[in-house]
Amino acid sequence: MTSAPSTDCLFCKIVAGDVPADVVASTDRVIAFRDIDPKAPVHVLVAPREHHGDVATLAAADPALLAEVVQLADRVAGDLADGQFRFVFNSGPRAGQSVFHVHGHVLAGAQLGWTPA
Ligand code: D5M
Repeated sequence: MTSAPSTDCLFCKIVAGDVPADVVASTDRVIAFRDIDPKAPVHVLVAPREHHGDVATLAAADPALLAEVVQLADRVAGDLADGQFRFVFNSGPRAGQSVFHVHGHVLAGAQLGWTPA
């Protein structure tokens, strides 16, 4: 998948500031904003500003950027919760991916269950 910005991509629009989002942290290359439909007391999406379709594509194209995504997730979990967090990448529609600009879900702020299916 391409790393070019996509005019059809919701998260590219959030990165560009064309769609509003509740941004909680950011760096030059990564942005973190609250999920519009939270599944935990803290539910933040962490995405590279650059467009990549899914986590494996990002890992192949720019592993250092994936590491920056993980580092910002850790910072968010420390700032908004107690530093303990689940970090989920849905990859593909059958896994639940609905926005095809890679993003990890930071879930924190409660004792989490473990029943994804
Ligand atoms: O995760 C996509 C997530 O994106 C899903 O949990 C809802 C969230 N979402 C959708 N639109 C918005 C906006 N506008 N702001 C914040 N969060 C949003 P996936 O893993 O692809 O299913």
